[in-house]
Amino acid sequence: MTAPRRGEDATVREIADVLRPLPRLLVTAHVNPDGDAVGSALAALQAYRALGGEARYVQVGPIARTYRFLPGFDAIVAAPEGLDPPPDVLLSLDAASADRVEPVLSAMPAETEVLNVDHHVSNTRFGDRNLVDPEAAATAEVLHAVLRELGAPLTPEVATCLYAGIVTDTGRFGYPGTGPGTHRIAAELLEAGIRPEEVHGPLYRSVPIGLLRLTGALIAALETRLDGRLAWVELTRAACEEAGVAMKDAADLVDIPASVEGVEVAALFRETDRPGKTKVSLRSKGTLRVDRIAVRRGGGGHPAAAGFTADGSVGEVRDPVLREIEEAFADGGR
Ligand SMILES: [Mn+2]
Repeated sequence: MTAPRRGEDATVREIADVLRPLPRLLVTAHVNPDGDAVGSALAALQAYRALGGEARYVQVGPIARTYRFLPGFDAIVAAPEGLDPPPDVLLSLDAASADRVEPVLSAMPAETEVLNVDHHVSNTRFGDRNLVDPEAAATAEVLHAVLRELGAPLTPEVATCLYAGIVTDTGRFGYPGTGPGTHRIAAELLEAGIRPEEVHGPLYRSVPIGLLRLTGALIAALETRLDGRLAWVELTRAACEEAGVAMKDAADLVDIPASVEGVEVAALFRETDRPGKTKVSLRSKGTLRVDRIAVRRGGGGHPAAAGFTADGSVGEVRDPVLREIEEAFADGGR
């Protein structure tokens, strides 16, 4: 274990300059990766190899099956495999804090330079060089700038992975962070030869029947408070097993309470594979910043989408968290 790092902010050019001589690269993304994390990491891996560089992608934690269609997916190595020999440079993508990329980060010797490329406003600058753009709708946008500066070829494979990162983190170009720049990059990716249906289809139009039935059960059991401004659902391991759904494939079910008319804050409480731990996912459609609630409880995220893991069963965790959200409403969205 090496001492914690805390470096300076870097520009796109400075990050590209580190990568330009093609040092041996290890790419990683945050634990339990979403589409932006896996998409960005696979884009970085394949772009770097296309430049002639030697790169690996080591991922912490299980990856939702929905991302298996991404080009290059089979090249992903599951941590803690793939950490030896240590790389010259570690590129961390879409991770807001050091604990999100453990044990990969701690396995790096002091000589390995750590690049932290991300878009979370709560990013702790744990890299030796940090490129954090909270204005970007996805880490894939930030990475796109780095790849362009490097002159990396925008192959259809790289473009597809970047596009998947953008589509998922913007809620299909619908969340508030989606800007003109997001669409300009998307246009460039289309020009590079991607086929949108090959991304949207696997992501949104091939839901396993078990997951769809589980969704139905959650809709039936959805609860609300505050005259319907706060809604939540709960997910147990038993329900997942009965439906034949892996817990890692159920994270997006927070979209169910979030999709309800009049709801401003939505929560998903779900059991994890570790007994006595509950994962809480939060979404905000209004002005209440759910990242503040998540950060106070050791998690992180964005103003409109955040999460954390809490000690206790779903039943033990739920009421204190709902109360905290109600108090935040009472305080005008603190
Ligand atoms: Mn992201």
